[in-house]
Amino acid sequence: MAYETLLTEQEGAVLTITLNRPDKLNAATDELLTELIDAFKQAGRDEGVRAIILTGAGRGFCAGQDLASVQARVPDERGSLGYGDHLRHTYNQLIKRMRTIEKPIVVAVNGVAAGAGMSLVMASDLRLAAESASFLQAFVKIGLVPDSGSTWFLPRLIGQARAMEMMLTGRRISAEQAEAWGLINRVVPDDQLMAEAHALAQEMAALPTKSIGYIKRGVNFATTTSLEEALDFEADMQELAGRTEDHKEGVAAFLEKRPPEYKGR
Ligand code: LHQ
Repeated sequence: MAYETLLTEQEGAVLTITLNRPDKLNAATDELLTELIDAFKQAGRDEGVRAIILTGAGRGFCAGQDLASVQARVPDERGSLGYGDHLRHTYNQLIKRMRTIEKPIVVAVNGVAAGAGMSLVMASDLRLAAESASFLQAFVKIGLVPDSGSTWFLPRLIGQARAMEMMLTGRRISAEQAEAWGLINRVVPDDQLMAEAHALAQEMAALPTKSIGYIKRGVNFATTTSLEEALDFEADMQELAGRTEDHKEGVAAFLEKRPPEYKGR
């Protein structure tokens, strides 16, 4: 599929996906969402991709739903703009795909992340942000509620008090604040963001990809379940990880006192 609203570039085993509507701070249209879902689907299938960087073109990361396309919607006879179905068919699919793709997603937040744009950040696995980046739960400012996983991710990441403050006020926080609150892993100088993201993604791409996939599965499961069930699930994942070539290579390399060479199998 040729993309109109995304740029993709592969360097070694690292795929970079860039949201590319810079004039609108990469606000998400239906086209962008469809393309992004497709890009993650292809990346999931491609054995040559072992880590993904998600970033935005220009001065914004993603300003959430494109509000111009929202305004063009015509209510039906019950006054519905079809938001429920829209979410179920687009954002919800995208967020689930990001959480279930068995490869690490490094997000490089290059500017403002608002509304569902902030959900994209939270659905990623490792989060770097430029000093000039910022974050806001913009929804309440336009009479909506946090969606695309924001109500699920945000209290888990920064705690309920801070999450409620962000959601109820819609106030913008800086990258520095986001780091202090544990929303992101690290703030880096603007001009070093992409180099740092590439270094981290390359490190990830050289690791046993299957392990990373099982770790994601385990964390997804553990966050929603009891310790007892999580212990059981960990044992299931370890059973699978123990069967991989990369695991055998890791043990052999350790015992032979040499660096391992992981193949993602
Ligand atoms: C935009 C947008 C935008 C279009 C900036 N759309 N053009 C799901 C399903 C169903 C329904 C609705 O929602 C959802 C999920 C959601 O994500 S709801 C939340 C939607 N997002 C927002 O409410 C954020 C709206 N944007 C803003 O508040 C500001 O633009 C932020 C704080 C992000 C950035 O402010 P500034 O740095 O001052 O930039 P700006 O406002 O000047 O924007 C630059 C341009 O981008 C401007 O266009 P223009 O042609 O005038 O230069 C904006 O109109 C455009 N833009 N966000 N979401």
